[in-house]
Amino acid sequence: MKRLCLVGVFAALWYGAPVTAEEATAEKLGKLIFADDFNRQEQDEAKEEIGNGWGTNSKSRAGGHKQADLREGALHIYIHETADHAVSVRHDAEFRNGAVQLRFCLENPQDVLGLNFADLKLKSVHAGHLMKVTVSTRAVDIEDLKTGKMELERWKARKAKQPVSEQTRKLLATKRKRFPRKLKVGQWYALLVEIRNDQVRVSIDQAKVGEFSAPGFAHETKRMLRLSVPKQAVVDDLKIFSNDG
Ligand SMILES: [Ca+2]
Ligand SMILES: [Ca+2]
Repeated sequence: MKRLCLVGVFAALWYGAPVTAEEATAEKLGKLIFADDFNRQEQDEAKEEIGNGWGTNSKSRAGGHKQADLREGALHIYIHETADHAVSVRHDAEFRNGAVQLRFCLENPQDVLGLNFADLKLKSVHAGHLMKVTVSTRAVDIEDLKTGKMELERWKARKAKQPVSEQTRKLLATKRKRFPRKLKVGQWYALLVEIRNDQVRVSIDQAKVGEFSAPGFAHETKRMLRLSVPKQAVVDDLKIFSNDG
């Protein structure tokens, strides 16, 4: 089943409301360090031209095929059939404590949107992976990657397909938590991810879905946000806040 994520009336309400709950919340989130409403178009529709400082892994992992499209004022991310890795749409964002707020829509029951926080200068993990919040139509997952499965030696062992010890299995189970939350396909939701010291809290439509603590969340420099999309997802009105003042 596929349901298109329509804008229309909802967008008018979103922009027309005087003081929305989102705006009231935003004041508490800290200093706005990045915002994108994706209300623009590519100069060349055949090319991937998100602009505003965004980059993707389409060249390195999908033979340069387009995997991100500006359409009807939103960012549509979709994996190309030749890709050998989930689509990664990245933007610099430096903070220790902070928040990411966005609207998203999943068009298929299997679709997933991941918010990956990275520090490429951190060499004790694979590819800078610090932590990840994953939203599917069934649940939200919060995971510490820095002291979990992306820790370099652990990642190398997994890559080499070495057997995982019971001790490691138990340790990894303490690094992630799943919170059931059913979502409808074709419907827009407001997502808020707040990071405060070793705690990550996720809310959908202003209601808390889950909260989880792990040492990796307290990493002093999140330097980059990567939207990780294994299939498809639509994103709009993305804001990043730093709360380090
Ligand atoms: Ca377009
Ligand atoms: Ca928009």
